[in-house]
Amino acid sequence: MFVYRLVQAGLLIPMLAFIVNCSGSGDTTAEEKFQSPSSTCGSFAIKNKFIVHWKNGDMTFESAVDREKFVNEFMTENNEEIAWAEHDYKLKQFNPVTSPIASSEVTEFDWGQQKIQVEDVWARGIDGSGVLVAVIDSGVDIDHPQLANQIYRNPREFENGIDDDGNGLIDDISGYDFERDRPQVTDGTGHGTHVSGIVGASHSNGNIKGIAYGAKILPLDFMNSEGEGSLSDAVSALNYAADQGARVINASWGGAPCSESLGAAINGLNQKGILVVVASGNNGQNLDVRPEFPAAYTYSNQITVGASSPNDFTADFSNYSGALVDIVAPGVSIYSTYTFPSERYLDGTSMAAPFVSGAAALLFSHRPSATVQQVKEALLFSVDSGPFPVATRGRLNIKKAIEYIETVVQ
Ligand SMILES: [Ca+2]
Ligand SMILES: [Ca+2]
Repeated sequence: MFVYRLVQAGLLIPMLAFIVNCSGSGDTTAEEKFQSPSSTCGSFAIKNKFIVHWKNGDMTFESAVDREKFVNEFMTENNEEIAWAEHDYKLKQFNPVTSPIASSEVTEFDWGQQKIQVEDVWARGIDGSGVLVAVIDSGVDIDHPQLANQIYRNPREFENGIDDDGNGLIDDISGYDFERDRPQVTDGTGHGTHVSGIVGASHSNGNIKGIAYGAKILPLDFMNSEGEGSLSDAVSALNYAADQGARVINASWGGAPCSESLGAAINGLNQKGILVVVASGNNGQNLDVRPEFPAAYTYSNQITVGASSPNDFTADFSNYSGALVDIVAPGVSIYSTYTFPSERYLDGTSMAAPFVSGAAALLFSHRPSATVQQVKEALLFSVDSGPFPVATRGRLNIKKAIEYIETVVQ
């Protein structure tokens, strides 16, 4: 099924362009243009869904009964225009984990907010106003008392059964559910609601203190009630976020050991000035040894985030890497909004990433003309150093990041 719409031209990473050039002679067969999954990727492939990269730079999503039919019929018919194709792949939310030792360090429910010194930023009136943060996840409980007023509203779309803004989606007023292909966003697992509260819960109507409580949240659902989704729906959500004007995208998911299509989509967002914040994953592994994506990508508009504890140790479940993980942020016993009950503690790198997404929103809000590179630098160059096995060796400090960006952007 055609899901959202084409990825715009120019998104392909150089490696893909190389493949395009190589296939330009016209003598490459459809079979040769199909990139079969490696042995580690095979179990993640969705057997009847495919991602097509066209020579003009577009990316589309197609269905067929199986690989053989797809190659012999669709790809052969369109062979002249196709650069290459691959299976669609499964992605998953990073399921919450528990870390009893790290949790025992917790004394206050908002320890994370205190640790990154965000109260000092709020006291200066910096709250994320004017910034749109897309939460691409399991959905969001958009009626939650602390989130209802934080949700983005598409000004070009109305509840009337018509695609008013002509983007291919009917009544996409407050986000979209790409998994079920409908405008009503719900949250089947609670994961996206927890992430959203960390990014930007209102400071009224409850206990949660969202980092960027003046920002708007764009809820984009691409997961089923098991917390699983497809790469094609994730890419559709990424591109939708860009079209709506998001400056920050939170991606607390991954787990795929493969696929270049997701990388092409994230890299393409760099040209649109969008920062993508990615959780490092909860396997307690070195990503250098066992790379997973998107965490292990190194695009200049991406920040990969591990989880830290109240006493500034790396959480035992957090994936790490001195090259591929950039920073750590609070990710142990994080209290946030939830579906049922309406508030709860969760542990995971999924909780650490939205601290950074919220912090990025504060920076963009304070300096709207800042580039993605300047915001990324501000976040990474102002960390509090600690025993963290990540590239900066540091934990997020938004107070210092705000001071940093003031020296770089007037
Ligand atoms: Ca629409
Ligand atoms: Ca409409």
